[in-house]
Amino acid sequence: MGPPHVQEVPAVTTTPQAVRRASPRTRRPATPAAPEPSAGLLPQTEPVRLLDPDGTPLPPRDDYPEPPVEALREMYRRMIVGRRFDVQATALTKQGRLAVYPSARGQEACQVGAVLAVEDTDWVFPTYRESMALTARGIDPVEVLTLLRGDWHCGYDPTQVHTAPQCTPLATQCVHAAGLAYGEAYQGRDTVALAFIGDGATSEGDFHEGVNFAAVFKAPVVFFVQNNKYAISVPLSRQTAAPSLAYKGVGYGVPSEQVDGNDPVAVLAVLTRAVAHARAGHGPFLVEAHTYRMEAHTNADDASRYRDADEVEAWRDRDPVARLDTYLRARGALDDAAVAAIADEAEAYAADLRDRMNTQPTVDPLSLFDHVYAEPTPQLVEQREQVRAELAAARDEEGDA
Ligand SMILES: Cc1ncc(C[n+]2csc(CCOP(=O)(O)OP(=O)(O)O)c2C)c(N)n1
Ligand SMILES: [Mg+2]
Repeated sequence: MGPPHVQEVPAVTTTPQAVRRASPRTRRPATPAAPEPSAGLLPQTEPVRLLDPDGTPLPPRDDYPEPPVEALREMYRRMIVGRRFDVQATALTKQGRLAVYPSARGQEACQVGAVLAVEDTDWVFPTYRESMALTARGIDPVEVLTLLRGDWHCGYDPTQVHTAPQCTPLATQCVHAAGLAYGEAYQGRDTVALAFIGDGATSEGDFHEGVNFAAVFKAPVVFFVQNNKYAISVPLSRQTAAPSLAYKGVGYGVPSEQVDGNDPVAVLAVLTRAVAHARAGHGPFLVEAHTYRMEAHTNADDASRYRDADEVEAWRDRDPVARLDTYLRARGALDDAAVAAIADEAEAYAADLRDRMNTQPTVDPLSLFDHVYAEPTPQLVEQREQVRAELAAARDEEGDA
């Protein structure tokens, strides 16, 4: 009894990691056919929700079966560690160890659910907001924070971890994701690309180009819009007149869905199905998650200047971590001892991060010039020489002193 626009998508009942690669190796981007008139693309008018805000389960749905409890228990663990990481990263900005940190507090269900829905061999295209998602994907937190520390590179090797550098130019990752997904399918692989994007960035041209390209060429991309209600100080109402951001997929022929982004069970269910849709060769899928940025845009922003404390408090009642905690306890999958063990794990994770971030990194300023072009331009050669001479002179001065 699924909604009309997703009837062709098979329901997925296995764990996210066990989602089978359904398509044959020979799959190629198909010539786009006109959408079935019956397929329908409109998102459901209400966001998909499987838990009440207090964690009570809602009646089961045929279109979005509940993920297995073990997957949700693992999601909870990663959300707790992720939240502790987020607090630690914010503290590191105050200690001068990080230049800036965009917090994802309040968005834990989205950050963790998204990376649990994909395989290690899939590709993730994150924005600056996704440090928590990347640590939940298993990337070393020190590497994740390298860019925010002020280094010129992203810390991890994107090709090793199938994760692009965190993107600061808004929406450009959508085009990268569409291109990579097309290329992978063209070579007969069934890789899915997961592109994170914020609500504000869906007003950027690159978002529209990426979604359109993916739709026309049936590139297996899941566009995951975290609608956290603000683009720095600009509220959603000043950003779009669309009934919901999920409607932006419809104009390009992309099936789209809204989900309660603070309902961890629904987020995992909807994204798991979106990934299965893309992997099975049906083309892209767009998910809009309704969530809320609990902290300021970054540590350099004062959110009290543009939003009321009451609004923030109202969202505190929909906390995704508390919601999953209540649900898992009711299912008998979590107790005080397990919660304490996970809290200890999170503390140890934060302590290790703190220790390693407090050691002074060794950087070579000349390496700045190494990877700009395969063959450096004459200007770069000149500038490199200038920096080298300045550094040598500074060393000599220190030696004399
Ligand atoms: C092309 C471009 N224009 C402007 C900016 C400046 N900028 C950085 S973050 C941001 C707000 C983005 O909001 P949203 O897409 O909702 O993501 P969020 O920060 O809420 O996760 C803006 C305008 C930028 N980084 N890139
Ligand atoms: Mg936003």
